[in-house]
Amino acid sequence: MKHFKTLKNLAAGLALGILIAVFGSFNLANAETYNIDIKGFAFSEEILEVKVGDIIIWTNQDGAPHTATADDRSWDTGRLNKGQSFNITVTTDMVLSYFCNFHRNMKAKIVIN
Ligand SMILES: [Cu+2]
Repeated sequence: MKHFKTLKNLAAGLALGILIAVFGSFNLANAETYNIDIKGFAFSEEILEVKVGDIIIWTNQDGAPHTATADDRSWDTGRLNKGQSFNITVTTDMVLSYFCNFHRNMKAKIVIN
């Protein structure tokens, strides 16, 4: 009887493991990469719709340095000189509004679907 119970738990654990593995790979397979150019003192996507797990890449095309910095500074590309890029993976709890630390009038936001 005790042996049977252990087997049952093992089977349940295995099933759960497989479920997690399947959903995990499903999420990875569906992750998309989005490119945002910083050009002419503006972010190319003023509002970017993404989902958790997606990757956003900011690339500075201007001669002037720029950043993409969360409103509360919880994430930050840091200084990007011309041609430099930085990527961030979208997380559930991330702050969605951001700005350029050098030019405070440059603003954009992310929307998580
Ligand atoms: Cu800037």
